[in-house]
Amino acid sequence: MTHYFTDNWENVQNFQARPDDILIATYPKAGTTWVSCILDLLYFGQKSPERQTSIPIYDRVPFLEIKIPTVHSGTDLAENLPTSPRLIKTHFPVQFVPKSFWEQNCKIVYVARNAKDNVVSFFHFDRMNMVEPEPGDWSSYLNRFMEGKMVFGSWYDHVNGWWKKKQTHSKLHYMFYEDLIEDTGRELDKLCCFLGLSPSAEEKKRITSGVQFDNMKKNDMANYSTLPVMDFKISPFMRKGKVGDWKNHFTVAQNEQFDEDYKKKMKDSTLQFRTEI
Ligand code: PPS
Repeated sequence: MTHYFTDNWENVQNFQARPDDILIATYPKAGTTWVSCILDLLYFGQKSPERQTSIPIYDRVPFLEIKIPTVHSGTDLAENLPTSPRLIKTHFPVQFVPKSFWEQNCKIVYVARNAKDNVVSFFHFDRMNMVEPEPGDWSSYLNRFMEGKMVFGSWYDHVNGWWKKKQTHSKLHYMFYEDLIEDTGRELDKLCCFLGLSPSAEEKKRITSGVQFDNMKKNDMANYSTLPVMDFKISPFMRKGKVGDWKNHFTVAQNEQFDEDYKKKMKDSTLQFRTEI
């Protein structure tokens, strides 16, 4: 962890969730913003459409554990959300989630992305985001990822910890970035089923179109261009939005080493990821 995510620890851990809060949990760069926009449109797209054009996604869906000087903390933003439900984002591994979310039996949507594309996306994010540690060169970054020495810890522990939680917590919907890429409409249907929502076919079409990569990339309220800590000249937040970009980064040797290490780390897991579709 870095101090931006621990400075507000007590307030975060004592955060009072409400029964209808919805927590969006992910390892960084797994599709948080995409699913946040989908949920925001599902709940508020018709009721208050002006939200989509006037409030950046990071204010509509506060990042619970963040505390950056001169900006409202995630807990302040979440506590002051006027909406019902409140949509709240976290990158915490499952064991750090404030206990009130479990006590209130809140719905949780977890999104996971295959490790190879996830690490590539994280690398470019660390290059352009001033509150992230300097990533260094790609090769050493990849080694650090394998060792789990990342902000928010090990990807392997994160996806497996949440997967294990899903076996006992029925209000946890576990999604995959690759499935969303393959068929956004199908995943939207599954999400609606989990949330108990039944939007019209027309509304669903509006949502899937609104959250297409190209539309989100040009939408200033979704693409993070309004947040000064990011330097889009280095790399945009909405970078590629693809499955398989890892092939443009991994050398053959890095890929072999990664696969071997992956097999060991994931040998007890039933989780299956797709690195291409
Ligand atoms: S963060 O900072 O952790 O909240 O980032 P997160 O939103 O989880 O992940 C950012 C990556 O998701 C891609 N993205 C999308 N892909 C496809 N379609 C849509 N609509 C979409 N929205 C965001 C974004 O481009 C980042 O992935 P990369 O591979 O870097 O492009």
